[in-house]
Amino acid sequence: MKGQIRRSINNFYTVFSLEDGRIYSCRLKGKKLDIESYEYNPIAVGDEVEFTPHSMNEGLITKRYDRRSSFTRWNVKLEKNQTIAANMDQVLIVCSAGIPPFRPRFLDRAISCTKGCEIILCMNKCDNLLTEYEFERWALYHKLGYKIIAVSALTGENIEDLKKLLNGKTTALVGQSGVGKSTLVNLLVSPEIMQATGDVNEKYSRGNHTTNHSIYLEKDEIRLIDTPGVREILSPMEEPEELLSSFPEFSAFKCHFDGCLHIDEPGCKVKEAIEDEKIDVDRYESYLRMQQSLKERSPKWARTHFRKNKQ
Ligand SMILES: Nc1nc2c(ncn2[C@@H]2O[C@H](COP(=O)(O)OP(=O)(O)OP(=O)(O)O)[C@@H](O)[C@H]2O)c(=O)[nH]1
Ligand SMILES: [Mg+2]
Ligand SMILES: [Zn+2]
Repeated sequence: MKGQIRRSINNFYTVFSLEDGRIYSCRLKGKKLDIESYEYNPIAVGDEVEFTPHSMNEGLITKRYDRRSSFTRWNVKLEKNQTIAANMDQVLIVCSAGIPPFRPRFLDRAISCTKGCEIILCMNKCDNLLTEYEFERWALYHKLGYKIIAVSALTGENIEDLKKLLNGKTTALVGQSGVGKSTLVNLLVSPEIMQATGDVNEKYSRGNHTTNHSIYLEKDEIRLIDTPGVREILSPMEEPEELLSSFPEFSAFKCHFDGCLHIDEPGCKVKEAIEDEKIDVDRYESYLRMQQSLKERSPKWARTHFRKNKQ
C-alpha cells in the first residue's frame, strides 16, 4: 500500500494510507532501506512510502518514493544530511522579533536547506519592534524577490493574510527554537491535540526545545508540518555551486569565468558589485561563511559522497 508519513518517533512511523484512508503504525522492514547511506534517518514526515499492513493498524515500510521537495540540513554530530520534512509545496521559515532576536544569517542558511519548493519568510512576534538595521535586513528579502510576511500569533495581526498564503497547500514550518512555530500551528489548524509550546526565557537559559519531532497536522485546506526548532542550522552537504541558488542577487553580474564562485577569482563582478554597494555586504559575508563551512566538512565523507555521485 502507498502511504504518507505523518509522524516519526524513534523508528516508529505513523503512516496515513493513501489507499484506504486509515492510520497505520509502522516500522522499517529490516534495519534500513536501500537508500544512500550518507543520509541520516532516510524517512521524514511528508515522505511517501510503500508499506505492507500486517494487521488493521500495523505494517512494515518497504520502500520510500523519490521526494518532490525537502528541507534538509547538515547534522554536525552525525556528519550526515538530515531531512526534516519532505514533499511539501512550500516552506515557511519562521523567525521572530524580540526573543529570540532576528538572525538574518540563520535565515540565509535555512533558505539553502530548502529544495524543490516555494519559500515564504515569516517574521512572527511583530508585536515587538525590530531595530532599524534588523528591519532593513528583513525588508531586503522582499527586494530580492522572496515572499515575506510579518505576523503576531499573540495579537492575531496578519494571521488572516498568512492563512491565505497557506490555503490549499502543504507547508512545513521551520526555524529556530522559540520563534513560535507551534503557537502558529495551533492558531492555524487548532487541532484536537494541541502542539505543546514553550516559555522562551526558560528555553533561552536552559537551551530547551519544546517540539521534539516533526508532525503533520491539517484542518480544511491548510496542511502543516510542525518541526522541532534548532539552535543552529547549516546548509546541507552539496556541491559548492549549489549554494548560488540561495543568493539570486549574484546572478545579475557576469563574471570573467563561467562557474565563478565569487570567492577570490579574478574578474569577479560580484565582488565589484559589493564594492559599489549594489549587493548587501552582510548577505555576501553570509554566503562566504556557508562556502567555508562546506569546505571544512570531513574530507572522508566528501570523498565517498562525490565519488558515488560521479559514477
Ligand atoms: N510576544 C509574542 N510571543 C509569542 C508569539 N508567538 C509565540 N510566542 C511565544 O513564544 C514562545 C515559544 O513558542 P513556541 O510556539 O513553543 O515556539 P517553537 O518555535 O514551536 O519552539 P520549538 O518547538 O522549541 O522549536 C511561547 O512562550 C509563545 O507564547 C507572538 O506572536 N508574540
Ligand atoms: Mg514547537
Ligand atoms: Zn564572481
